[in-house]
Amino acid sequence: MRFLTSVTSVLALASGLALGAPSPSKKPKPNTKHPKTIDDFQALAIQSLREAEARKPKGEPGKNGCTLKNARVRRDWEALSKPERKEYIRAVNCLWDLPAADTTFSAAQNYFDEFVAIHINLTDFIHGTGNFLTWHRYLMHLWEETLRNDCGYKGALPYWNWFKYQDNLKASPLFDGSDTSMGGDGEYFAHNGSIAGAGQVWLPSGEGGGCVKSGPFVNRTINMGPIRPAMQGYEPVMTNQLDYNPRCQRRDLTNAASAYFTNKNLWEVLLGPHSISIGHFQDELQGPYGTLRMHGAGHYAMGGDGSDVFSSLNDPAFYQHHAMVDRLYWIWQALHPQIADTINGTRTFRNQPPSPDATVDDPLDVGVLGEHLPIKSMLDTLGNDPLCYIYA
Ligand SMILES: *[C@@H]1O[C@H](CO)[C@@H](O)[C@H](O)[C@H]1NC(C)=O
Ligand SMILES: *[C@@H]1O[C@H](CO)[C@@H](O)[C@H](O)[C@H]1NC(C)=O
Ligand SMILES: *[C@@H]1O[C@H](CO)[C@@H](O)[C@H](O)[C@H]1NC(C)=O
Ligand SMILES: *[C@@H]1O[C@H](CO)[C@@H](O)[C@H](O)[C@H]1NC(C)=O
Ligand SMILES: [Cu+2]
Repeated sequence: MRFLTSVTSVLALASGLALGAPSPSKKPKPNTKHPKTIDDFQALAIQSLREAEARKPKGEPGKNGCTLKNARVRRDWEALSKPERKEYIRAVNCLWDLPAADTTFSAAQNYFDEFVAIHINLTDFIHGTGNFLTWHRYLMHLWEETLRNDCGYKGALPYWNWFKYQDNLKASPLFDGSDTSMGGDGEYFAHNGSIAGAGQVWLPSGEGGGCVKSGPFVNRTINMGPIRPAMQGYEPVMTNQLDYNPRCQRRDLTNAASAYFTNKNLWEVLLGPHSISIGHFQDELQGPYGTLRMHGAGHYAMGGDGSDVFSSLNDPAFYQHHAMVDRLYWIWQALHPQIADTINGTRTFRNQPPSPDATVDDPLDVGVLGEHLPIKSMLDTLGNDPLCYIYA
């Protein structure tokens, strides 16, 4: 009897592993002594932030009133209930139906497009720069605030947990094509993969590449780009970056790209050799010239429009992807408190053309989306100036 019981539980465990989807209750206890997985690092980050809060004089409120207790909590898309996911989707659709915030970019047909346009216009000054992490952190904040203030969304920005479903993106709740996903794969489009890492890394095609064929946004039109899509056979057609080019949104879910989401790569940037300075961290996250690393991997994993450094915001999953980029930045900051508020890099893409070093007083240009706050206001997610959030 005893024997049978143990065999049964071993089988149950084995089948759980085979399905690759253990229920949350079966999650192993996080190992904060020797962190390996994203869950370990998450627990370590919270532990570190708790310790920092406890070091403050007794009774002193959090900075500007923001504490770990009252901070907004950004969660894994999969951890949201289906009604919560639908609420987020409803708000994104609402943004898509609102008029553009102004008329500077004539191709922008709606508020969703306004975000795309601002990012296209500034691409050379917000990637491979000293403001890459803080600029995108601010964009995520503005997106979250706009969904809440203009579309009645009550939740926080959800993130794409890179470290699950890497070998089968189509099965992930984010990309399974259901009405609680960000849409599924694109229609089949014959092509020879995509080129990442400044032309140095070739990724084989997935099974899509054409218009996204399922999910809540199938009938949406995107209006700008592509400018530098990575997918073979998908070419830019306009003469100016901000020209009007209405079309469907394309995707090619590429497991060969999500395969870069490994515990080894995670450890490298959070505690390993690439964690020792903000320069090392951000350069490794974005990838040294001619290589592919985790930030790029998410873009190439979406493929199609999501793989265009200029206009990847056309894929609505862009925001869950960059929330995860920001989550890694947040964990890195929590684990390296002495250097958490440092920045590194110049004001131009890989310093081309050469430009001065960025400083924490540099304003973050977000066009009409918000006030042009300085970089330093984005360094502390618990600073309440204006950020007050954590990840869970
Ligand atoms: C696909 O592209 C790669 C990289 O450019 C190239 O090496 C390969 O020969 C191409 N394959 C075909 C069938 O064209
Ligand atoms: C997309 O349009 C088709 C045809 O009008 C319609 O049947 C379908 O319900 C629409 N889907 C969504 C998600 O709006
Ligand atoms: C940025 O980091 C690199 C190496 O990590 C270093 O050589 C450079 O001096 C740093 N620049 C600034 C402005 O801190
Ligand atoms: C567009 O980008 C330029 C920098 O190239 C910037 O000066 C300008 O303010 C941006 N326009 C808008 C409306 O964001
Ligand atoms: Cu970007």
